[in-house]
Amino acid sequence: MTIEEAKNRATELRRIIDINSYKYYVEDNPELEDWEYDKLFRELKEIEEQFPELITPDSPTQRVGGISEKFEQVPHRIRLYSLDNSNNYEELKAWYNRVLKDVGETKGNQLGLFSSNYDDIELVSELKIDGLAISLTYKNGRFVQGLTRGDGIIGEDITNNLKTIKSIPLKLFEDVDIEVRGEIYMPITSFDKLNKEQIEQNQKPFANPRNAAAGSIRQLDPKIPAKRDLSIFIYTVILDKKFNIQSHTDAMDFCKKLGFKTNNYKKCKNIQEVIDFCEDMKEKRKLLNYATDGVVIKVNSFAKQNELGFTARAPKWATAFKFPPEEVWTKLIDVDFSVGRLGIITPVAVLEPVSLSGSVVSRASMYNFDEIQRLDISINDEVLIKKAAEIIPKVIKSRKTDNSRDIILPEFCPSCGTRLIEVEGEVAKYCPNKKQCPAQIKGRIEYFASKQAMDIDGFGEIIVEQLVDKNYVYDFSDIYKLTEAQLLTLNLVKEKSAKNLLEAIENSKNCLFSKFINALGIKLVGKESSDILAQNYKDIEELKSATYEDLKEIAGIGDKMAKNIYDYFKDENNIKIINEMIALGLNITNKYNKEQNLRLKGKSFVITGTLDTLSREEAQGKLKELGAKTPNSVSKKTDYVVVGSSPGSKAAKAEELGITILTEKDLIDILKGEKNV
Ligand code: 1X8
Repeated sequence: MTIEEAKNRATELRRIIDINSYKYYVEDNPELEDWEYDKLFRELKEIEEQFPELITPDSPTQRVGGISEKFEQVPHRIRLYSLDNSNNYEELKAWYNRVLKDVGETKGNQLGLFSSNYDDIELVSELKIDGLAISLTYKNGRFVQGLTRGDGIIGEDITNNLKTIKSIPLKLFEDVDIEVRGEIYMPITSFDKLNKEQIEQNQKPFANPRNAAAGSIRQLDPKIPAKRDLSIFIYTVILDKKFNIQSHTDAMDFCKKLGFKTNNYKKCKNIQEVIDFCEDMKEKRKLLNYATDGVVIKVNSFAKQNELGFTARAPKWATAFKFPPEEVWTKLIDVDFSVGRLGIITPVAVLEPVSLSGSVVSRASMYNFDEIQRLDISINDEVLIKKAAEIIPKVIKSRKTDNSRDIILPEFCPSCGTRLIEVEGEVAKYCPNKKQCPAQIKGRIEYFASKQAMDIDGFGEIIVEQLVDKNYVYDFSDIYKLTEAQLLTLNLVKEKSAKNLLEAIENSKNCLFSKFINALGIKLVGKESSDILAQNYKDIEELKSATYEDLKEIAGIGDKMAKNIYDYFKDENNIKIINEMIALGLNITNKYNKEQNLRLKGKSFVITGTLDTLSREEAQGKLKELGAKTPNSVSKKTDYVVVGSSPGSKAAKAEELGITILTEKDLIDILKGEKNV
């Protein structure tokens, strides 16, 4: 075979393989027998082995790439938003009424000015897939980059792993530049099979298909996701105006035409049709081979979507109706009292095991003492438990039996024996022995090591419990002083796992600033607030010296939280531990500090008055994404004041202080990068 002949044959083979791959993985309607497909695939592989110069990046043979060292953090070109939820039909109707108020045409209709098949605004209902959001970029019809959602602003480059998913086209049916977004999921049958294998191989099974999909797609070696059965549904597309597509459903049809796997949608002419769809799906979804957790409802027209716009975190033109959590009756055998990392005592229901939403439940939360009294719960009662996806099951109702007996509430801490206290204004009971209560020490360490914090793999409850009991670990910094000899004294820890633990501890030294802040476990400061702090402070030094006034000016940081943060960094012991960790090699990077992403770093913008094209929260969100600070009041430190219509006293104050005044147009140009400041 000459190279010319080989090239022609390879092109032909790729075309046939791509079409059949599409029929198999996207349409679920194969035309070739498996052996026929395999034969063509082998032929292509042989040609490419003989003439490696003919290999193209979008060849179906290129679905498994090399191992990366770590995933690169890449800013999204356009932010991925969350969805606001509607937990019941009342909330759904309230959302619809807000939409009608903003962009409805009812008035016009009454005057007979509009004729349409829709009562007013055309809506679209689609199933909400319980998977992982990703974005895919195509240039000239070729798949070039795939990112995880991340925090919506910055994602991780998982292109090689996504290439292993057969329902993601490497080459589209048209040579367009396009970015699409969708949800990666693992079919339920594949999840069951994978978990069976995990158990056979003495590996921990995954809690649900979502975790299995996440655990598979975030592996550095693409051979692992390649072995797992993952699929995708595309549900959003970022379109260039030149395509002249005016609605979400047209965009979905266009995606389908390009070769993407999209799910069915239902056009609805009013909110009642949406509710009927949700009711219908509540049962039908149980027959599907993928996990869903609700229905996404969107305003179909792009023009109306634009008019409605976004809040700081989500589009106003869409909402997610959440399927109601499943419920089941069982028996309350006993009540345990657990002590959290902040000393709060929580009653935990010990249950006769029952199956609920796909997993066996034997413990459930009861929140606090008042809740036990309010629900009149006794031991040996029959209790109704309820579980929403990803949330710990909780007891919501109780009925008496002949054997019911009162629950005795503790007066002393079940971990350290200290008398419990009540704090005014809070329902919880606390153990005040912050420094020495073993349960609190363990809770803090466990939280520090958890996935959303320092992410020390394998450093779970069983390990932490022993490390604290043996006095090897008391402060966070002790973790970084652990030796192999110490780890080998623990139950269930052999040489291999000791090495793995030490490696995980070492790896955790390179950490993100936001996760580090979260790891400290400051009261009220969780993942989201930690993110906000990392966006507003360059590094730990800057955060340490933040004043209470600075902190409480930040949108999203309340007064109480600001006080807790301020107090935390005033405590010399806390500072000592942080410094010690840094001396032991902790290397904290702030992803929000990437220069490319932060054109407005160090600048402070105050917005006053009403803006026409975006809400104040949106404007603040966008400025913050670019590194700017957006306090709510004008001071000498303010660099710019953006003045909308009907401005308040802030505009006058800005003038008085000689601060540069910007119009809304200036702001938009700055955000677009068309005007420099
Ligand atoms: C998330 C999801 C969306 C859709 C389906 N499943 C999801 N998990 C859909 O639009 N059909 S939209 C979305 C988001 O915007 N965060």
